[in-house]
Amino acid sequence: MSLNCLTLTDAESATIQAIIGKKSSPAFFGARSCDRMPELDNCVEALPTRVREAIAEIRMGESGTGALMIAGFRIPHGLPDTPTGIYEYIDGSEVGTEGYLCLLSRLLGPAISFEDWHGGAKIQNLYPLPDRRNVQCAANCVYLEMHTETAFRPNTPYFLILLCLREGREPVYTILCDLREIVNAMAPEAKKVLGSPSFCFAIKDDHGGRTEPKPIETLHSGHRRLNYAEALMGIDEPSREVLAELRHQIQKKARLLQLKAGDAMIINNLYMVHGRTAFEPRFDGTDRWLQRLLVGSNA
Ligand SMILES: O=C(O)CCC(=O)C(=O)O
Ligand SMILES: [Fe+2]
Repeated sequence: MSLNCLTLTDAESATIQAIIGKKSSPAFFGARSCDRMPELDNCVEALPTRVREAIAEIRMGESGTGALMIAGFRIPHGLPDTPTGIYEYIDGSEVGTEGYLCLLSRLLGPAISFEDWHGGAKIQNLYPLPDRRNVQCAANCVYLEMHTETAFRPNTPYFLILLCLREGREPVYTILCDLREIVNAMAPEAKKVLGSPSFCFAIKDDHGGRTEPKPIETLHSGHRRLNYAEALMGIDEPSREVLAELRHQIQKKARLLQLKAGDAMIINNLYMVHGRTAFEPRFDGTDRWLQRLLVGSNA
């Protein structure tokens, strides 16, 4: 899998912190939007050259890096306890790291959001929630199934950035897998099936309903895109066989990576799928806490 890792020096982290620290006063920055930080456009030079080069490599399309880990950003002292209820996206509820995510996204494309997710916030706070424990969403604490972020939507993100604010008390692993390697190695007939509208989700009703079947491999604005979710089903025998093979290969090739406080992970959502291992939350303010930013297309 093509994964690139680099670690910021203390000096580099401090430089970035100084820039975003100045820019993240609630007066012009709310967690709902990072468009309200146009000043950051002129600050991307604050990012070390090697970070900018590594980000350029993840933007190279088919031949680009699958995921980029940038470790070593210093999370501000006095980070509040991890919330245990719904996050309040209001001016003043920022923790001071939002500007870093905005800064990184400036080199990738526009931040996007979904009205039905986190009230449309472009920086989303993710931590375990008691009533989401067993739901397949980022706030659960059971195994989070492998997925393309918001797969099969017209505006499925091109990239996502995860920033770990707090890693929690027990090791939790983000799981990554590059679908390019797997799909490229498949037989031509299997590839054809992947490009056909044969994959759907079961709808939880009493009538055995399902969503409209769609292809796993598509061409979207000139970009090859692979959509996947572990809950997908095939509509016929060939698609079920190909899906079983894909699932098997994902299990075989996936890699575990523990995000520590200050680690930012940029994932190419055109080709990579991700998930997370299960963990036992405490709901006492010490649980794992991530911030996420979704990046859309410039095209
Ligand atoms: O918790 C993680 O490491 C990944 C969560 C996730 O899938 C996401 O934030 O999109
Ligand atoms: Fe996700």
